[in-house]
Amino acid sequence: GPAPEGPEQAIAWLDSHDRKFGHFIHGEWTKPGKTFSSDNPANGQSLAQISDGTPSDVDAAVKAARAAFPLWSALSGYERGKYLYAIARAVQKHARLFAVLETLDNGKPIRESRDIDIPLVARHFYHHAGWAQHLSREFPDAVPYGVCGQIIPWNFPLLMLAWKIAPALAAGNTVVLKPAEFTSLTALLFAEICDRIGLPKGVVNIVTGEGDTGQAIVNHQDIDKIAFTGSTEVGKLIRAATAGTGKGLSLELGGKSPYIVFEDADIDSAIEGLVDAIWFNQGQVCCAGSRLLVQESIEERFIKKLKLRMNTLRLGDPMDKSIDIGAMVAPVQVARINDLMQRGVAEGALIYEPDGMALPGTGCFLRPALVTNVSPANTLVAEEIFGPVLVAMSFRTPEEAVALANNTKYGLAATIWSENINLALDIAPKIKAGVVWINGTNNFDAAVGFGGYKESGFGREGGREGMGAYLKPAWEKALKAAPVG
Ligand code: TXE
Repeated sequence: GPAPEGPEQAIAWLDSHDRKFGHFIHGEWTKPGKTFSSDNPANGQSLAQISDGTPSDVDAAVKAARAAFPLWSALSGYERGKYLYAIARAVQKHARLFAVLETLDNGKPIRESRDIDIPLVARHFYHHAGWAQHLSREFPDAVPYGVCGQIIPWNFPLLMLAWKIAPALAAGNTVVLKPAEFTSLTALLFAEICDRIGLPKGVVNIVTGEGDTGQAIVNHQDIDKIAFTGSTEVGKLIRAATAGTGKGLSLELGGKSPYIVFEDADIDSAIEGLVDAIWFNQGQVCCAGSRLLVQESIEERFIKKLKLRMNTLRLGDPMDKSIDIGAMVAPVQVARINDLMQRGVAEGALIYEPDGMALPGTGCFLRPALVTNVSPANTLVAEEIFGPVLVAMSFRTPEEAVALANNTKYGLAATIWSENINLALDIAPKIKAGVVWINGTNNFDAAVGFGGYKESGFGREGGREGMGAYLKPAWEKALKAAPVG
């Protein structure tokens, strides 16, 4: 029959595990150890108990990955590609279950998990299945790292898993991945699917847990490469911890991306783009267009229109298909954002929130907010908020727009709106950001490298650069086999 529209299937899956999960190591579930609760942020109810991985859990996972590496890396790219295609098809087959589970665990609108997150996950595995097949032609002198430790955040749980696991596996690596503590469930369902499609045991290992578990991965002696997406603060710790080791490293960290609107822009499109840029996923997006820079000549008109559009946004139960703004991931993030807002207001910021937008009685909800009357020094302009909060400033000349855009410690993304393509193309390369969108925003594709400059990290995910990040030159291996001197 047709797939149920409600959460029944996801609840049934959780119940089939007695709502308690161990780690997924060497193709088997471990017995749950000490656990913590993973809650639905829309209503505070516990969904499942998740095991808090210890250093010995991490060690068991690394051993499994190490044991699987020789066979996996020796498969032809064509054979590895077949597994990646099978994963992609399985994700599509269970798309509804994945989407509902993601929304229950994370709080994001079901419309987004159903139409964006999960389709992009499948796309990522299909794309990298292709890379596996063409690897020896495209990277003739390269070899995989070996065992990769991968640590991911909670804002796009399954998609970030796909960004990490798909290229790693295509290149012939094996992995130990830790999902974020707030959102482990889709990673655990993914593990089950790897087993179901017959992925060789130990190629993908999932260890759940909090920061300490992540640290145990970073510090493990037998991991060859660490890939991290998360806060700049933790990224710096990881960079320091790996500095004296031979480990490979890639970091995708925070952002404070400018959204530049010139006076000749198509205003209605620019406003719709802005809704996507800052209110998609409640603003919990590393490349969120969180700093509006609008040309002074149209500022008043633009802000007025923007406020009207904000008033039409619908906030509420993330499982409701008509909702634009769902729940924030966890109470700690709501508290963090409220604290930043208070600091910003104390420094002179003015906050606009849609008139009369009611918040549900329970759950982690925040109204969309527009912040004005700020200078670059204001906390709300300088710091990544990672919430539904847009700060607005104005500029007079294109030079001033570039200067303001680059006046940040971050450099992940930028958006430019103008009907003058010569102007847009002139400005784009002057902005120090890993990706610049013109007359569009938040466009992702598995074929295009994504990553940052400055405190937004280094390394690229997706496309050719992303594949390269999971390979090293063959001479390194030769050197290891026969050390010189
Ligand atoms: O991130 P953490 P948090 C930013 C965003 C957000 C803030 C705090 O501004 O408000 O960070 O979020 C694991 N060694 N971003 O505290 O802690 C952790 O378990 C190894 C932006 O949740 O960085 C999780 O799996 N790992 C970002 C992952 O790191 C450690 C997305 C990310 O969590 C660790 C997330 C340690 N010492 C937050 N401590 C983006 N750019 O997309 C924690 N972890």
